[in-house]
Amino acid sequence: MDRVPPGQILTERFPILTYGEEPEVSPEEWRFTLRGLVQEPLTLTYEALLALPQVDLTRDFHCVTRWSRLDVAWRGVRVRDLLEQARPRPEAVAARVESYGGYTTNLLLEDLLKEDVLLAHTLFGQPLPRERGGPVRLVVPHLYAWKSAKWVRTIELLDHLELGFWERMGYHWRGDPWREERFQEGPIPAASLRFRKRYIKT
Ligand SMILES: Nc1nc2c(c(=O)[nH]1)N[C@H]1C(S)=C(S)[C@@H](COP(=O)(O)O)O[C@H]1N2
Ligand SMILES: [Mo]
Repeated sequence: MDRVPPGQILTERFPILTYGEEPEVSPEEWRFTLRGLVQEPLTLTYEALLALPQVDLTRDFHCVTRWSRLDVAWRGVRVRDLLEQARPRPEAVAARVESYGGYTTNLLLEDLLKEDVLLAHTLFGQPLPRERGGPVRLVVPHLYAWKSAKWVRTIELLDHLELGFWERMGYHWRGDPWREERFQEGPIPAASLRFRKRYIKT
């Protein structure tokens, strides 16, 4: 099967893409919070993250600016495991992800529940470098890389879609590289529960 989504070009390099300042967050001060429409909000330290079941995952990485890098090796914790612990409320359909430094992006809860969505702390066997989002970043390999928030700090579950930084600038509300969901064309799905019935297979 072709591994390169339409309109993408392979690169052996692995460019670093950061909008604005690179936050400096030490593992000691890093905290991650899962909150919003969950029954048990949770906050993790770096140490607590490392004590959870770990997953090694090698996945391709597709940036909407048209480069794709194959076989990126991550290690981290499944976001799905954290969601199971936090127990999303039935109204939860989407998430607002926020990073140290203020970067935001939006995801569907269904997308966060995919098995290969990680809070990653290790890249190619080394602690995730600061410029890559260290100490911890989100990795969402099945969507364009702007969803893979570096220096991740918060995931907040919502009953509606709240657009993130690039999505408000015109990037697609979902961002599936195989469907070339680069930019938003036409209206964004209604920010309501009807949205779920129309856009999410159940
Ligand atoms: N906090 C934060 N996360 C971010 C970004 C950013 O600017 N800030 N850029 C996104 C974009 S557009 C891409 S392509 C990937 C790049 O990840 P990399 O720098 O490790 O290649 O990070 C994503 N996550
Ligand atoms: Mo990107």
